[in-house]
Order: sequence, then structure tokens, then C-alpha cells
Amino acid sequence: MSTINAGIAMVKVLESWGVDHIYGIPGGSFNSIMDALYHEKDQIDYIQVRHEEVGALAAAADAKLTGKVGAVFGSAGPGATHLINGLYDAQMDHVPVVALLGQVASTSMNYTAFQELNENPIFADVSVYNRTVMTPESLPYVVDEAIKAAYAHQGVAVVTIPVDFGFEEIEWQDVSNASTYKTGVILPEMEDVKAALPYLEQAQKPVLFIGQGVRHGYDQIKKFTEYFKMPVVASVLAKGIVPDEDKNFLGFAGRVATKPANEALAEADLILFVGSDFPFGRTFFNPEAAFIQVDIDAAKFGRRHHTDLAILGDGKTTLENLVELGKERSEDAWYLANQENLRNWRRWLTSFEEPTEQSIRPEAIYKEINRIAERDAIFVTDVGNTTIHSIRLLNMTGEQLHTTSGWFATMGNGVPGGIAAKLSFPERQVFTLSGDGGFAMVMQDILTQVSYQLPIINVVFSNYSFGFIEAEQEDTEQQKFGVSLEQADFGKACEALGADGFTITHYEQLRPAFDAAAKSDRPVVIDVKIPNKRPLPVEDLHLDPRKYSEEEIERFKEKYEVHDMPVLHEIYTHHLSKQL
Ligand SMILES: Cc1ncc(C[n+]2csc(CCOP(=O)(O)OP(=O)(O)O)c2C)c(N)n1
Ligand SMILES: [Mg+2]
Repeated sequence: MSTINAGIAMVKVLESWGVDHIYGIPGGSFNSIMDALYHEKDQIDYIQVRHEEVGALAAAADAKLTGKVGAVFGSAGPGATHLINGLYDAQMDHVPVVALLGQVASTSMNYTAFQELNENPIFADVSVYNRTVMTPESLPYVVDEAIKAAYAHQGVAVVTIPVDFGFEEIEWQDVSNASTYKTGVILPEMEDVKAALPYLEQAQKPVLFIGQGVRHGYDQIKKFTEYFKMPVVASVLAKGIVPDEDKNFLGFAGRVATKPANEALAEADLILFVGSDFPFGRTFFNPEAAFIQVDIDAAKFGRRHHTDLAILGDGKTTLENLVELGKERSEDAWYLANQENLRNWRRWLTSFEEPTEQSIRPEAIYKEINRIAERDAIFVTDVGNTTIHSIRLLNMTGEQLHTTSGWFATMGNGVPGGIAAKLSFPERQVFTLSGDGGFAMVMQDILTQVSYQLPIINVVFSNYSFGFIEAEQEDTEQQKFGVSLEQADFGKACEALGADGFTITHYEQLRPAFDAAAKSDRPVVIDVKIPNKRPLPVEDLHLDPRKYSEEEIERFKEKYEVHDMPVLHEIYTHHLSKQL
């Protein structure tokens, strides 16, 4: 009988599932597994982060970008509880992550030992699998079960490991199920697909809404929108699936959103909602619209809008089937009006790219990012006004990837996501885009980028404010309170951490800094000082003469510098009159 160290046997299970790096910070309760990671260091990279939350957010980002299970650990007590934010991010964006937690030795457990936490209840809510290992022999088995559960339920699997078990010798057995693991797609029933056809025929103002469930489905989406002549809107997590230049891609709905998308959804008489759980449907979708929902998870049907027809099955296949079976629609006023509304919107955005005043607008910064971005670059955006800017202004090619903390929307996901992107895709160019609030939450991990020599371009948008929340305080007419931020020179600070640092206060400095970033083979931090101006609140546009007085409209236009952007209704009416 051959034997093996239980910790090493467990790490080999991780390897069998293709885990090639794991984030964490060691601690006394994790020493046996650290030793196992040392022995397996040629197969799996240990990535030392400077805060466990960064490790957990990075593991979640790995999973979002690759579809593969992300891995992270934390030592008993504080190391473990530091993981919580990243694990919730994985849970809420539905991606597989395995988290290993240190625990005091089995012989000390339940003696109220130093750093001993009852970890299972703490991690119960965030996880789809949550066990404390009970014997050294079961350690590899439990981790295999955990990873299977993480994949099967697209969620977080937590394994708590009493430190002594990792030091034991156990009988060698290959317990991994990685090589036989199977997933499948649920295909839609043809009857359900056929039931959708009359809706498509009768609709006058149809909109396709896609979520991350239609990832890699651009071919199907493009064919569908062009065949049925309808515009398409995406959830934020689906940014990048449809290239931003597509003539029918109206952008995003809600507050982190675009004008053409919100307007189309408010006016639509049919919404085909595919592979999404977009949470704000009841606010932004026309409540009267007919609604067809396509999803592989029946629990999501009807959650966001009354549903006339539910199609249980894969989104891409459903779109393909509809094109095969349905009648082509011809270009109509709705189709053309949405394209025109979109062109106006894009023209309006680009009108701010050139300097007209001394302060630097985000549009000018994104112009630089788009200029130096490689065809397959990866972008990770933090949470705040920067998310609004990224979804509006990143001009993605279709080969590029974008992610953020979509549902949990935790600040501080940018720098960790950048680390994950570069480790998972070392050959691809990586950007992180953060506000000054989000960046300061995790900026210590620029040190991680430095110590692993990860060339990541980190852009900080410094408006000296929790801008996104300041806008909310404005909306509710309360005092601005607790939202202004200390001014810091992040370029200089990060240079002191070992990165290439730039702090930009004038337009002329922008281009050289981005040129240098494009060439650098080291982590770069570009801190750009921007005015504390609120992005156009497309969730509450005061532009429609049917709803607002002329004075209200003028005041709104002046405040947000709106020009040459009639509302969709006006454009549509104009196209209708041309058709007659
Ligand atoms: C961890 C966390 N804390 C608080 C919030 C609430 N919140 C959402 S956006 C935001 C402000 C973000 O500020 P900053 O990073 O400077 O970006 P800005 O909006 O100024 O561009 C806050 C506090 C959050 N989403 N996550
Ligand atoms: Mg800010």
C-alpha cells in the first residue's frame, strides 16, 4: 500500500480540476496545507496577496473570465472572514469558486481555542457546499465533492480543514472525478420556440435583452437582430458579448446604462429576455410589454416582469431556432429609429473626447484606453461612476473581455480582477478601471502586481468623491455627507510600491502616460484627476416633452450638456410619418 501526505493528496485534487493558481495568506491553522502547496509548487502557483478579500475577489474574477473554478484560502478566524466579500461576489454573479479555510487542530476544536471560529455557520449563506473535514483520509475526497458542487451549482464551495489533518499520511487513492465530469445544455422544446413566433410577427416595437447566459453567442445574436430587425440591449455582465460598434446594440439598462437602451425598453411592446436575471426590470421595462423569457434555470421565470411565454433552454440555441423557424421582418420605423437614436448617443459621447476646458473628462481618458487597447485586451471595472463610464465608453471589439462585480457590486473588485486576468491570460493586455474610493480599498495589492511582475494598466479616476453615492444624495435632496474624499497622489504612492506611477492633471499628460503604459512590462498606475461631475442620469432623463415642461427640459439639458439628442419617441414618430 502506498501512502501520501493528506495535504498533498488534496492539492493534487485541485490540480486534477485544472486549478493552476490559488490565492491566500498563510496562518498557523493553514501551515500543513502551505507545506503541501510548497511540495506541489511546480504544478500549482501559490499567489501571495496582501489582503484575503483581494484573493477571494481575484478567484471570483478568474471564474468569471475563464468559466473555470477559482481557488482561494484563508486561515482560521480573521483570514477566513476576510474572504467574505469576494465569495459573495462569486455567489451573486453565479461562478464557481472553491475556498479552503484553515481551522485549529481537530484536537483543539470545540475547546474555544485561539482563533477558533465556528466557520460553518459563517459561510453557510454564501455557499453551495460547506463542510468541515472530519478525518485526514477524507480531505481529498471532500475537496473533490466541493469542486463538483461549485461547478454544478455555479457557486461557492467552502472546505474547512483542521490543520493537523494536512500533516497526516493517508493511503493513496485517486478520488478525483475531474476526468469524468460532464455538463450539458438544456435544449429548448420546439413547441415552446414555435409559440414565440406569433409574438415576433405581431410586435411593432420588439427588443432583445441578453444577459451573460448568451456568452459567446454573438453570431446568433447578430443573425437574430438582423433577421427580425430588432435592437439589442445587454446586462452589465454581458458587456463585451456584442461588439460596441454593432449598429443595433443600444447598450445597457438601468442606472449603469445608456439613453437608447432605457428608452427602447420603456417603449417596447415585446421584450425577448434571454439568459439574464437583470434585477431592475420592474423599473425600466414597459410593464405592458409582452415578455418572452428564455433561461436554463426555471426559477428565474417571471422574476423580473410578468412572463407571457417561458422557454426553458439554452439562449443561443433558442435564438438560432427562432431564426430557422420564423419569418424575416423588414426594416421598419422602430428599427431605424433605434439605430438613429444610437448614432446620436454615440456622437454625443464622442463630442466630449476633445478638450474644451482645462479639466479632463472621462471621455478623453477612455479615448486613450481605446486607443492603446489591444484587440483581445481584458478590462476589469470597479464599482461607482466608473462602471457607468466603462459600459458607455469602452469600445469593445468582441474579442475583448470585460468583467466587474455585477450583482454584489462590491467596490474594490478592480485591482483583484486585474491580477486574476493577468494570471489567467498572461499573453493578453489587462486594464483595471477604478474610482478613487474603490481603488483605495485594495491598493495595497499593487504590491502583488509588483511582486509577481504583472504588467497591468491600472487607471484611477480621481474625482475626490464617492461620486455614485453623491449622485444619490442629490436625487433624494439630502445634504452631501460622508462622500467627499481626501485628495491623494496615487501615481506617487504606487510608484513607492514599485509600480510605474503617473498622476495626470492636464490633457497634455494623458497621451504620453498611456503610450508609456502600453509599452511597459511592469504594473502601471495612472491616476487621472477628473472633475466631480455626475454622468448623465439616463435612469431619469428630463427630456421628453410628453412628461416635462420646456423649462425643465432646458434646465436638464444645460446641466448635463445634452445636445442633439431627441428622445426615441420623437425619432420614432418622425420615421413613422416618413413611412406613411
Ligand atoms: C464595499 C462597498 N462599500 C460601499 C458601496 C456603496 N458604493 C457604491 S458606489 C460607491 C462610491 C464609489 O466611489 P469611487 O470608487 O470613488 O467611484 P466614483 O463613483 O466616484 O466614480 C459606494 C460607496 C459598495 N458598492 N461597495
Ligand atoms: Mg470617486
